[in-house]
Amino acid sequence: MRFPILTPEEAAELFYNDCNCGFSGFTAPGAPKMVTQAIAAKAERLHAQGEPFKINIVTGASTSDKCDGMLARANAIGRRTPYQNHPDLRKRINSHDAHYFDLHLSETAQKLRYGFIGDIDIAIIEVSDIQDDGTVVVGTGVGNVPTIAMMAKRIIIELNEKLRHALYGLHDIYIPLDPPCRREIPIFKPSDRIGSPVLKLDPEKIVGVVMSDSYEGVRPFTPLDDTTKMIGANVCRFLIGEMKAGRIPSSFLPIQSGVGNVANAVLYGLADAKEIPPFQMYTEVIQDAVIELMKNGRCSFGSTSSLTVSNEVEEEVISNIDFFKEHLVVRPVEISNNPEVIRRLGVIAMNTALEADIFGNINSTHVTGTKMMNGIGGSGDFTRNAYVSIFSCPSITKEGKISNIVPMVSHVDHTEHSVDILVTDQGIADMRGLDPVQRAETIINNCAHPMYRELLHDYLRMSTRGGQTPHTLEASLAFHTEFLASGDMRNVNLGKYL
Ligand code: 0RQ
Repeated sequence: MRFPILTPEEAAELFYNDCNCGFSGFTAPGAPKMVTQAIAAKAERLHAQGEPFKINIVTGASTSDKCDGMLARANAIGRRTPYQNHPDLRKRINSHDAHYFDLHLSETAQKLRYGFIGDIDIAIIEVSDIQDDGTVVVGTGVGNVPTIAMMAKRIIIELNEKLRHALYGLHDIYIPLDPPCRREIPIFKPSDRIGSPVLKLDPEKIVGVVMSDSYEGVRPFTPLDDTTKMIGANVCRFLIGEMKAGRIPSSFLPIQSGVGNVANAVLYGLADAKEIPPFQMYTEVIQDAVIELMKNGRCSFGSTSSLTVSNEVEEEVISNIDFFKEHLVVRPVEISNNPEVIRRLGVIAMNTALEADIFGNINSTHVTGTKMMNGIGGSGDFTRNAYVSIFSCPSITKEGKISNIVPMVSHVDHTEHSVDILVTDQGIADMRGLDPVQRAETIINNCAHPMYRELLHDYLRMSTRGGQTPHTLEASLAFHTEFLASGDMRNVNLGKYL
């Protein structure tokens, strides 16, 4: 190989305080695995000597413990965007040790190219193969790697032996033109390929290659419970009803499914819904459930930015890679989540809410309005542009101390205008064509847990001072303030606001 082999420690020496870094990958797959561990160790060493050391990081989405986790524990992250989901980074973000700004995932690459997020001083890019002219086959998560590679002044390669010689032909690497010269993204079905199976890096920028040898270490999901199974069944009931009513074509439409336990349960629900024909996915993450659906013919094709699968499933995919190359394409996130393509294909968007309000606004990111959970991810890219947009969540959380249906969301990520359907374990609220009061009644009756229905009806009744969207502003966040005060929303006393 033309490029020098570096130890992770040698590569870490290239990182300096306040440098702007771009990392490959999307969720754990494709994210750096080796150099970031050495950067974390370097940060700890420098901090012990009283020296400042933090790096600024742009990724595709969340990463893994070897990346965000270790760097956060070492307090080595200065600025971070876009999505994250690591508990240790979450703590740093909520205490402002790390400055996090949340972005729609499809917009990160173009915002980098527009110069809105600064330069990329150095990139770490995981690859499965590399040639001396700088041509690489990237890993199982692409994210923003084409733009990061293009902008980076220097590049460190992590060559993953576990994936060596396996992935050529899986990817479709494409960078759109930017305004004022932007053209259409010519994807007309999820399986269309418009770019290249390889990424061409400038060999002059490649400082060296660090070897790695491990699968992605995606955290396994919580096993399905009665609540998540009910949510999955309700989403499928809705989709079957739409097909029978002729509002979804009988050949079906491509599906997007978000991250998390609820999204995973919905996908397992689709496996059993035999009324739904084999379907395609146009989505940003393919999880274990989809690989299962592909093997049994329920999912005929998947377009994604990442194979976010557990190690066992990843091993299976790599051993049967020829089958999966016919059924999968892994794209940059600005294409997998591209609003133009999502609207053209008529994608059915299914995402998860932390809480929804009775008027259909959605909070996906902030616990009790202030503490960042993960980020908006790609949920906004899909929700706003979908053929039909579905949000789901449990009706209650923490044994009923929290109602996930509240009078007013404590933070808003998706407004009522972008949300068609709300689903909980209790049922389905179809908000299409309803005014705010009609929506509120439907959501309370169909989606709220019985233990909260009366309280929510009381709130709606006491808010009859007129106006299109009736609220009692002083009481609109009373459920949340009650939870913060007593630890249980059920103790809320709406009477004091009358
Ligand atoms: O807390 O972990 O302490 O038990 O939140 O809740 O029910 O396990 O839900 O794993 O499906 O995640 C919205 C975070 C849901 C995720 C969110 C507590 C609850 C639990 C997790 P514990 P569940 P999930 C594109 C799609 C935004 C990005 C997105 C997400 C924990 O789906 O990040 O959609 N979405 N991307 O107890 C306080 C509430 C709560 C609450 C739940 N109302 N108040 N705590 N919890 N509701 C994909 C990509 O972009 C990669």
